[in-house]
Amino acid sequence: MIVIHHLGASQSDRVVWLMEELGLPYELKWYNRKADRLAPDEYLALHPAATAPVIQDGDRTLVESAAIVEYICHRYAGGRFTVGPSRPEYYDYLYWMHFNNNLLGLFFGKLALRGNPEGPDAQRVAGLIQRRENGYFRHLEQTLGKTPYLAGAEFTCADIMTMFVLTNLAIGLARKFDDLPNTQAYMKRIAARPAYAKAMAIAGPKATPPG
Ligand SMILES: N[C@@H](CCC(=O)N[C@@H](CS)C(=O)NCC(=O)O)C(=O)O
Repeated sequence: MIVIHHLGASQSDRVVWLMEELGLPYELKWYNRKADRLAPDEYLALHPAATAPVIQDGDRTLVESAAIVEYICHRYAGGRFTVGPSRPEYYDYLYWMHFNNNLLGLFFGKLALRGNPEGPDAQRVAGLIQRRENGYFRHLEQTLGKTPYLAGAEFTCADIMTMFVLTNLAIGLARKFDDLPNTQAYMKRIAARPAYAKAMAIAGPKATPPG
């Protein structure tokens, strides 16, 4: 059975969500962040990359959430929630699988600026972040105005990858989505999925360790 090493309030909630969507069994091992919000030493020791999520599948220890969700879907679910090269939505799927790292980069940039708003390059970097954010959200908003999910009519791993960064921006930087009605409606649509609600109750940002 797959073991999910879950770091409290982290991207590892994506893997729990996927397992709930697929109805696959898993064991959850919970790790609390330290006072400085970083992962504890026992978590860092699980894998040389030392990032969450980490999963265990037999004798293999795997990291990187995009790789993990595709791995699980192909290995244990016949490719469900993925899009193959023969489908017209293939590029869209690939694009949105990777998109989350754009927003995550901006999130870290904004956090850094918040800590040093008068730094030597702060104005230039703030302008760069704003321009990029405008473009990424414009694209997201236009896409979700045409299709209910990022890779088209069907829910895929690209939605699992993207929802975390949207909620992370909402929680971590108090980003409101009133200016992005399609994105806001999408977030509500996703949040209404029973597997999402269950996974967030187990391992989402407000969840607490079991027992
Ligand atoms: N691209 C990686 C990002 C992993 C990542 O940054 N994880 C964060 C949690 S959201 C982490 O490990 N934080 C704890 C730390 O750096 O100590 C993925 O998708 O798995």
